[in-house]
Amino acid sequence: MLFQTKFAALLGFAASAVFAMPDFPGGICTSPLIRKEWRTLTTAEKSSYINAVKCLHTKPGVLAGHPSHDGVTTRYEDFLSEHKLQTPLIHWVGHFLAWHRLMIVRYEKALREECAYNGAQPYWDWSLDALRSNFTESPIFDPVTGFGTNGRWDPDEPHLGPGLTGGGCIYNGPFKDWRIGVMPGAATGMQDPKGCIARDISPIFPQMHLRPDQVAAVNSQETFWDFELYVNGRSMNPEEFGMHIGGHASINGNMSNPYTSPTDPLFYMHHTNLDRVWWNWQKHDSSYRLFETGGTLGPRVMETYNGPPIPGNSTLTTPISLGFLGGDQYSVMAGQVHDIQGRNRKVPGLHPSIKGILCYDYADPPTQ
Ligand SMILES: [Cu+2]
Repeated sequence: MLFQTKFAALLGFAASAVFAMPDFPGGICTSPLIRKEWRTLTTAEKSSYINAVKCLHTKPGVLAGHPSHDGVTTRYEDFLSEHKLQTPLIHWVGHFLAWHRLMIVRYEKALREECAYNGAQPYWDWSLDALRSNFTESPIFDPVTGFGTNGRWDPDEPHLGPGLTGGGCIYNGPFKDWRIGVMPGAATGMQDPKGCIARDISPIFPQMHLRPDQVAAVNSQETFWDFELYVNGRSMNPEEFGMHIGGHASINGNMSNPYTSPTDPLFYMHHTNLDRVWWNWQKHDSSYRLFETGGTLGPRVMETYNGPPIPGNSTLTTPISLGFLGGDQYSVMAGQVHDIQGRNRKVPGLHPSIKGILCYDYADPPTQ
């Protein structure tokens, strides 16, 4: 019951806030932030992004001391904890991509406004690395200009799949000394992680789920439902992970925990790429795909959650929110984040005064 009560509370919060939301300034996005692939950033741009992420982990968290946000000390952990809190409501649902789009936009804003970052949130196009003979040679794992590599070998970890050599705390890169206080906790039924960023990089899952031919195939999915199944996977069977879980399982460690995966800053690089994959699909034929949605209101795969089923479908008017992390401005309807350039389009089912709230675009990845 707690599960449903929590859901109703979130719905109530979002529904009351959405009509009070001020219009998107000007209603038109005139100069979108351009999100770029990690390896196309200059060394200076990479370091300014990493420094901003590190900065977030030095600022005090606004959710610190809040009864629903155990373990939060820093601003970085605010985002992690909100994701943990909402996990049973925002995964394996039709608004999964919409909710994560909203989260990334808020994170990008925090980097820029609170940590003096003047770029856009970058993305990691893992399809450029999926077929490498050694996946860990991707520039994303560079210990100096990237996010660091694997965790130390930990024989006590349940290594997911063959060929895994880590499982412990990362030992190089800019985040190797990070301590994280937000744990999954007993209510999630999942093991508490180590309080650091742990990884157990997989050589198999990138080849299984993140290949360029799979990215190409995504755009040929005609309906949102087929697209969603392709990206988000059909089940927790490793053969059926899809790109979303496949990306998480390629890194493992914290990234394999559905509640606390934003412990690892790579979470944002992976999810921004998923957001780009969605945008590419949406704009392929924007006349009908832009406001296509579907899927369930509650998780369609329940292996990782213990709540009762939530009936109904996800729609453009499904409320999504970042709770206390986002406030009124980020308590919106899913349809409001379908257009990443926040254009004042008529969103089916939404009141005409309700507009989009986003203003960014994607630069293409480099060609191989
Ligand atoms: Cu998530």
